[in-house]
Amino acid sequence: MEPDIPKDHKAGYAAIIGKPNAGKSTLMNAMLGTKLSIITNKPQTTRNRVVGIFSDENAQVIFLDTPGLIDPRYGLQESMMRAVNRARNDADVIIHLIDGSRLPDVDLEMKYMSEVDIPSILVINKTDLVDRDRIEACKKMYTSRKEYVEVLETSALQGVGLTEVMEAIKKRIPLSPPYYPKDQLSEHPERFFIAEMIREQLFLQFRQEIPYSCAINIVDYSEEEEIDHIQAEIVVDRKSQKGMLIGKGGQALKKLGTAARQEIEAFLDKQVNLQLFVKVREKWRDKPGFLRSYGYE
Ligand SMILES: Nc1nc2c(ncn2[C@@H]2O[C@H](COP(=O)(O)OP(=O)(O)OP(=O)(O)O)[C@@H](O)[C@H]2O)c(=O)[nH]1
Ligand SMILES: [Mg+2]
Repeated sequence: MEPDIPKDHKAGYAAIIGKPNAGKSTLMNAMLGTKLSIITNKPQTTRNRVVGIFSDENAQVIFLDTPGLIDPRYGLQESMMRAVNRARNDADVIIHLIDGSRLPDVDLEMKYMSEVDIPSILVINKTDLVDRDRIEACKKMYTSRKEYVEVLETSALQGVGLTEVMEAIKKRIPLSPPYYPKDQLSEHPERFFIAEMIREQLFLQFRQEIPYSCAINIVDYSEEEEIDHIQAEIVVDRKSQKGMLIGKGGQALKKLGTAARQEIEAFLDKQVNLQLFVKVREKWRDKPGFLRSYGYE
């Protein structure tokens, strides 16, 4: 053990699980104080288990952001649910995150959560949008269906209630030296985050099925001292989507590329030359080989 690690140091995994759009990625980013996981106002934004590492002097909490719980209807969604299961299997503690502002349809998530025997903390999020009665009713409904070790409230967006969540997690992770160096924030390669930033722009700039039909594949990445050159494919699963993505005179793709490049430059703190190509891979979302090669196990 490194000499500066205190004897009572704790370390463990906290999986954030809940329905699509509950604010899981927002919460993880808020806990880390960094934008790591992409966030949009559309459900099913997150597709992988995204690791975010929080460290202070006495503890290391490895957050696992996950895709929203759904009933999978195609291969990609099945892969997304496997990502949730992997996070659940690794977790020392689970944050079951609820969108307190939504009309409750709890069956799917309670079916999932009732089979989980890992200590679970119920967190009602988006408290900035609802009144006290609603929050209390929400708590009552969930706690009547499962035993939680703690019940908390947050507004992940406004940064309210985060200290309490952190304390509740720290109470339930084991004594252990850190798993990662204390200055490490994640374990995914840079390419993963770059692809995610492009995907985030797809969600922000396109409507309906387009964002759900796309994957991002970084095909080339070369570094110069002053600038990074990145080539990425936007993979669509139907021919007709290609034209929509490119737009009239290439305008839509250009707008997407500019916005994504700016995000990537801020992330890398470096100038970037981003080239985007659109590629059709019929029904990639149901083909195991494609899914794997685009990072969906
Ligand atoms: N008002 C309010 N909005 C929030 C809060 N937390 C998250 N949001 C918003 O809710 C939307 C979804 O947030 P995400 O963090 O992407 O939700 P998610 O649970 O990760 O969603 P998926 O990845 O699709 O499962 C975004 O528009 C967020 O800005 C909150 O505390 N209050
Ligand atoms: Mg998310």
